[in-house]
Amino acid sequence: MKVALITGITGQDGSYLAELLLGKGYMVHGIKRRASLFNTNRIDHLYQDPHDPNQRLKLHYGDLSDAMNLTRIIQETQPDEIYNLGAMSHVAVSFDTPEYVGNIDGLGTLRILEAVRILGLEKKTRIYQASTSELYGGMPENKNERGFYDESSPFYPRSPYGVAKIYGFWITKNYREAYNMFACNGILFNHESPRRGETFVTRKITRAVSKISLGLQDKFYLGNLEAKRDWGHAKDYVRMMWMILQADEPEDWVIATGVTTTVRDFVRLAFIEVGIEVEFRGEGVDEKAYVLLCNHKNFQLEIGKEVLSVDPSYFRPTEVDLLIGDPSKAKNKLGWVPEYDLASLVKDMMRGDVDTAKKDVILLKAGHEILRQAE
Ligand code: NDP
Ligand code: GDR
Repeated sequence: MKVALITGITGQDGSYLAELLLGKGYMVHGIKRRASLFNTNRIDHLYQDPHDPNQRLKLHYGDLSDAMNLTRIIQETQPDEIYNLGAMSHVAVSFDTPEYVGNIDGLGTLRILEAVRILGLEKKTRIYQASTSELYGGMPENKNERGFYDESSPFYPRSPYGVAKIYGFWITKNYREAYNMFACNGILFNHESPRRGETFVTRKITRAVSKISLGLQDKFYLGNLEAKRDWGHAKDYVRMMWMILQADEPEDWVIATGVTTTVRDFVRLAFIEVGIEVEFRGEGVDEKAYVLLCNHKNFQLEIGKEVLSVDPSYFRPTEVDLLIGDPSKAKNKLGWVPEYDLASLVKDMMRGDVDTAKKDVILLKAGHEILRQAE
């Protein structure tokens, strides 16, 4: 039985990857952080009783800041594959916690690589590093001649998160070259799902639109509506993580859809899913942009009501304006065929959040209070 160790197993990607690997018959070990509340919601459906002799999912307390802890877990589990997905992954928050992000997203990667080397597992253990399109920083002059970012495009990170991840990228490549380790970077563009963290822009939109459509919320606030992202589905992307470690040679790979869309259009698509056509007033990042409701099929909402405003506090000190990736190498060499496009991604996310909002409506009708969570 193959053994995998996933850091960040409680996150969006970790949860889908754990499902995928369990489905393939792996023994899956995951590192979770100690928290004052349960933080395993995304993987609770995979829970297996530790007393079950056939248990194939085992969680270990740990943290990417703790080299001894990581080394011990790797020694105990002797993994064939390590997926280093653990990170403080929010770009905007990285401006508030730059040192922490450097420690976890940058040095955390080194701790994994060095633990494998110290334990003499370089020949046994394959390592996947969760690199990111944030490395490119959206610099227009660095796109290839076809207008995409690919494996040869230069990097120019624009946030403490991007700068920390560039260390992770290069230290992974360096250990591959220096110690002949099977260590690979997946340079993944944005990928989303119903399990996406609630403060990333797509999920923030699908949650708010679902609630507005059911009369649970009046309006919501976003930052830069003009930013463009290459959005795929996390399920398709974790499949690639696995394929990258099954390749003949350790390499770095761009995973993207090749299509880019503005935040504004994502909002529009989300509203369409609940039968609402929206019209934007105002343009540019500094303008007060809002939407008007019209042709609303299902609900009695006021026509012309302002349901979205731009709040400049969500602007970032330095922004990545546009990302679009070229996944040709992964498609040609690894045979990657994504199942989702943007429309089916939005549909999947809206389905999940509308369901949750409907449950809230039932609770409200039964006299229960629905608390708003802090953003
Ligand atoms: P999430 O934010 O959903 O999950 C991050 C995971 O890392 C969580 O399990 C979190 O634990 C864990 N984590 C955070 N800090 C630490 C720490 N100090 N020690 C150990 N674990 C920690 O991210 P995603 O699943 O979306 O992304 C997975 C990886 O891929 C990340 O490295 C991210 O930077 C990268 N990436 C993501 C992309 C995307 O679009 N989703 C695109 C490109 C790269 P907890 O649950 O306790 O918070
Ligand atoms: P990103 O994702 O920074 O690309 O990083 P996020 O969804 O946070 O932002 C995407 C774009 O939307 C704009 N935006 C807002 N963003 C947030 N979070 N909240 C808002 O209210 C808002 N309004 C507009 C942002 O300015 C930005 O331009 C994600 C993370 O998963 C990283 O870990 C990963 O490496 C990259 O994707 C690829």
